Amino acid sequence: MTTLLLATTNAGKLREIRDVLAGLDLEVRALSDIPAVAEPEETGRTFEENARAKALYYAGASGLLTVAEDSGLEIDALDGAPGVYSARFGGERAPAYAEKFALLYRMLAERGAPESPARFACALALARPGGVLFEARGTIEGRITSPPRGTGGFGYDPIFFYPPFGCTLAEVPADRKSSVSHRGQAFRQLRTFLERERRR
Ligand code: ITT
Repeated sequence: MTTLLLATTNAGKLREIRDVLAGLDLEVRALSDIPAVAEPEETGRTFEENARAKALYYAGASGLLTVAEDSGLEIDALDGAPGVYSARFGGERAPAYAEKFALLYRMLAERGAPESPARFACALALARPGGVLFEARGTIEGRITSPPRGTGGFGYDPIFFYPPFGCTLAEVPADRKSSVSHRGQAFRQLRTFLERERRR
C-alpha cells in the first residue's frame, strides 16, 4: 500500500487533514511516525510557494509521497496581514493566541475597522522526491469579531466570524468547520485526485 506523509508540525491542521483523508486506500503517516527531520525555513511570499517548498523538502527528506500545506488569515483592513506570517505573527517567540488576538484588535482599532472582512486561505502541494504532482487551494470568507468565542478548532478560529453559521469557526464541531473551511476545500480536492489515481 502507498504511504502518504502528512508533513505538518501543527496538531490542529493534522487532525483536520486526517479527518478529510480518512478511509482512503493509503497508509497515512504523520511527521511523528518517521525519523525526526529538521523543520524547513518558510521563505515564500505566497501560500503556494511555501506549500510547494515544504512538500518537496519533506518528500526529499523522507523518500515518501508527501502532502504539505501553507495557510493563514488575511485581514482586509490590514492589507492582507498576517497572511503567510500568521503562525509567526507577534514575533518569532510565537506568543499565545490570546496575545496575537489582542495585537490584531489594537491594529484594527487604529484603522477604525474592528470587524474587518477577512479570509482563511490554504494552499496544498502533493510531492514525491523531486517533483510536485498536484496542487489545490481553498478559501473561506468571514470577518473579525471581538471578543474571541469558542473552544473548538485552533489558531485564529475564535476571532473568525463566519456569517452563514452566525458564529465563529471555534464554536462549531470539527466536521462542520471542515465542510466549509479553506483546508476542507483544498483537501477534498486532493482526496478526489488520489481516488482517481488509485483507479488508473
Ligand atoms: P506547518 O508549517 O508545520 O504545517 P504552521 O502552523 O507553521 O505548521 P503555517 O506556516 O501554514 O503552518 O501557518 C498557518 C497558521 O495560520 C497557523 O499556525 C494558524 O495561526 C493560522 N491558521 C491556518 N489555518 C487555520 C485555521 O483553520 N484556523 C485558525 N487558524 C488557522
